[in-house]
Amino acid sequence: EIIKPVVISTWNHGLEANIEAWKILVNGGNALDAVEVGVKTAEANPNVQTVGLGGFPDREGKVTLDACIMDHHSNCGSVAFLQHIKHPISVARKVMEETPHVMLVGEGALQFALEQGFKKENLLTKKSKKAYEAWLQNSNYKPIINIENHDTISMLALDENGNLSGACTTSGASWKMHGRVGDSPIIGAGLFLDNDVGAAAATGMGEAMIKTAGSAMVVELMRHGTSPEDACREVVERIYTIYQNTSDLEWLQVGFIALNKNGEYGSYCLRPGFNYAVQTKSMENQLINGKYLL
Ligand code: SD4
Repeated sequence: EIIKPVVISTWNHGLEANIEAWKILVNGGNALDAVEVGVKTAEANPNVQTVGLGGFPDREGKVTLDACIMDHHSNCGSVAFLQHIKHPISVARKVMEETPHVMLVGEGALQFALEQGFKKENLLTKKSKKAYEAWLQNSNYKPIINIENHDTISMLALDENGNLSGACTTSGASWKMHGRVGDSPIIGAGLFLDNDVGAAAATGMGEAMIKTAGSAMVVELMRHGTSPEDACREVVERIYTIYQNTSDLEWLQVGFIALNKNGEYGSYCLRPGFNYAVQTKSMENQLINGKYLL
């Protein structure tokens, strides 16, 4: 029996995001609209300091955003290194729907967003500016595992019609180098889906997901019959193998969520501390702790 609709999203802020997504899904709406509306809650929330408005800036004090979206026809849209736009996920959707391309970056992405009617805004809040100034004192680049337990938002949904969509949006690693782009806007790394199989998305240190084509691999494993959780675990193990003898391992965290065509979902991460929010027809919206390797 296929369980649907289902929505699953990363971290504590996934709870609020699921509520908005669910309003669409439960009324027979499509997964694409659900994931966009869902992740916009985190983008708009200044207290979520790893996504959209209020996101921590890079080491030059600039808030630069990455996001992507993908639908059941394998259409996708992405923006990277985008500044001044509060809802990069909606710009990514416009790239998907209004251009012949998949990805726009930097100035070009901003220009496109403005042409599409998005407003230029200051995304660096007082709170994030303060954190940046405190960081500047030592200027240490050390990503902290499970940054206060809220992070990139990745969301996957299966709608009443049995169609999948996914979205991923982030301000990236705090204090990153100016111009750095992570996994979140990279189709196949931060997000991937195949409507015949399932969907997967990631959070954590993006470089690790890019090196392993992480989300695409999770989907391929599910294609061959692996459960969502086991598929996530296998890719986390590959990442561990790559990093196990490196000094980066000490602060490495990665987590995947996955949802298959039957509405079965699962997650796996490298270390404890990762959680995700799930709502299904038979289960209230709730947080679940990710299983972990170390
Ligand atoms: C990135 N995966 O830019 C994103 C951000 C994140 O923990 O999830 N950081 O690498």
